[in-house]
Amino acid sequence: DFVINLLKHPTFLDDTYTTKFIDTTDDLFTFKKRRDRATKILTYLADISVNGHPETAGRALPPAQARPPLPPVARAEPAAGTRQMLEEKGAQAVADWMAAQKQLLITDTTMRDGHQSLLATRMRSIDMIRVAPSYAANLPQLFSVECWGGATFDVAYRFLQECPWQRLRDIRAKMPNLMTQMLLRASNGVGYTNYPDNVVQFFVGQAARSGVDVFRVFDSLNWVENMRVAMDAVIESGKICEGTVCYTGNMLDPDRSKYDLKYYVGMAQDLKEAGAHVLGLKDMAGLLKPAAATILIKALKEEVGLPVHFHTHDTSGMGGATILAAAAAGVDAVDCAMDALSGNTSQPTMGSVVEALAQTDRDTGLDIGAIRAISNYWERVRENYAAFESGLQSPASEVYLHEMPGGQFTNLKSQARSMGLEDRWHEVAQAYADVNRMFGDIVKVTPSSKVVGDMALMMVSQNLTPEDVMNPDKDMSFPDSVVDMMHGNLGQPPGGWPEAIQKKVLKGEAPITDRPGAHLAPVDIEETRAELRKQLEGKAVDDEDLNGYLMYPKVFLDYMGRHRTYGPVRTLPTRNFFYGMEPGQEITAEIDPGKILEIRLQAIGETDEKGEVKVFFELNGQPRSIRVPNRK
Ligand code: BTN
Ligand code: 3PY
Ligand code: ZN
Repeated sequence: DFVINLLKHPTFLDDTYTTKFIDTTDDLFTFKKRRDRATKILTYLADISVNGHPETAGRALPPAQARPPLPPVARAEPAAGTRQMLEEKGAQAVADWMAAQKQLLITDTTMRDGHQSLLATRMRSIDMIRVAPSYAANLPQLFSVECWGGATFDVAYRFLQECPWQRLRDIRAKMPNLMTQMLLRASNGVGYTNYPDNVVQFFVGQAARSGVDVFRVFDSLNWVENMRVAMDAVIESGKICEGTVCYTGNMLDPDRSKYDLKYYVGMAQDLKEAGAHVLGLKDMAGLLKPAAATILIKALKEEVGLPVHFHTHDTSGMGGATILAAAAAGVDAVDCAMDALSGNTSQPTMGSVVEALAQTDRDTGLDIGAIRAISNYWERVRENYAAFESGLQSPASEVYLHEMPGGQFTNLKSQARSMGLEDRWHEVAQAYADVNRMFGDIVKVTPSSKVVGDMALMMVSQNLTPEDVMNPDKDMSFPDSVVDMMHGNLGQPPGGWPEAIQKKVLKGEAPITDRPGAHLAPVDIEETRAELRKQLEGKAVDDEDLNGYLMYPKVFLDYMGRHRTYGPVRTLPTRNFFYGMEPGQEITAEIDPGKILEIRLQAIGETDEKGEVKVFFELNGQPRSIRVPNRK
């Protein structure tokens, strides 16, 4: 053990040890029994089978008749797709091709926004990777598959105990002909706050190397100044930069003139000048109505001259109508989710859009049979995530009042529930609208939407009216996120922050008005790598792990700690990951390509005097028992 510790010690490996090394390095004498990965996975299964998973406790169960999802057969070798065009001809060529196409191009969002908006972002990689070959073979005409970024990055580490980078590499490998797409919050990376410029650059470079082809870059206040670092990094990587305008308000309402046609066209022109290959139009709350879409898309196409990629949510039930209006007005690409994960706060329904445009001049060319088969797979997958369903029963026009993004809506609702405000939900919706008005009518999308949500919850829970909040003589403490935003740390909204509320929130502190990144010192990447290595007991740190740590230091370290105990649990079927196993049940887990564990749970023993339970397994035919604490 000593020799192993010595040979693996970073100082020894680095060749930086001195003659005093052995005498002064205590950890050489710490002999921890390293358990193999199969034992770790059995420990996880034993623990979940005995104690349940903390995330699904008290939540709805999958239906009794749920059967394992089977991906549709990949019908042929994947035909060449957009990915080949990008590899062979480059980003500008793909953009030119987009603009020249007659058919409406479609992005599938199921693996990112679809489950982010319907299932609290909890979909596991295994469910995506298993169907990726069917996408590649049966839907080679897709423009792209959005499968990364947004909230999926931290949720993977935090709640799913899996590495988001590995998800990306695996999907990329199984879908060699389709472009992958990610959502990037510009200087906020995939987090909730501005990061130093070199952290953003390092992250984008890594995402490109690990497999992202299309970067949808947006800023949560629509501040183009704050998008340049991220956009430049994407352009530099050779991948597609989709510079994005977030749509808010109501373009046709003369009383909401802050965000009018001129505003959107102007921002789009700025994004073109900043180097965007494609113009994203991101309607994160689903507020763009069909008549406004007709005017907006026409103007963007005529006056900006970039291909336009439209994203919406179906929260109002009107999303499909807006997509058809956009298609008629000449939009180049739109986002849809596969039927079984579409509708409500998610994207409009892909199969229905494809059917609506069939035999028209915008016919998508997608195979409706292939869509149905893949959707049937997702329908089965969704059953295993019953614990994360929001219970939302129908679309609602209330979205035009509160303007909450689809990805936030159910999240805020469950936050309200946990604060005991469930039956005051419509007050929260009204407060959200009030806060937006008090903050000067801003774009609400991660992270600015979270700030508005924090403030709205505070108002409802403390019974504060907008008059109370605006009253300069009524002292109150604001949520940290509100102070931070009013300080300028997320950047500047069009026209700046309203002075009165800003003054009250900041209590005399001076705000910044330039780019937050200009105030953040660059991180010493190599020094951080060395520090992290120490924290990980000398384990070498690659660029993916380092990027995970730079975005989310604590979340990443917690993930690594659990990984040491439980091993590659991402390989478990979803049902067993969340609910463990029943005595007599047999499952498989492929922990390396071709290395398959056959696991049978034989029996769960009695709890002993130490409060521990012995769980009896058969692992590849050999009996194994694991002791876990009974925490119930
Ligand atoms: C989390 O929710 O913190 C991430 C999921 C992993 C937690 C593991 S599951 C087995 C064990 N039991 C717990 O209550 N926590 C750990
Ligand atoms: C995100 O940033 O995660 C979003 O989905 C914004 O719409
Ligand atoms: Zn969205």
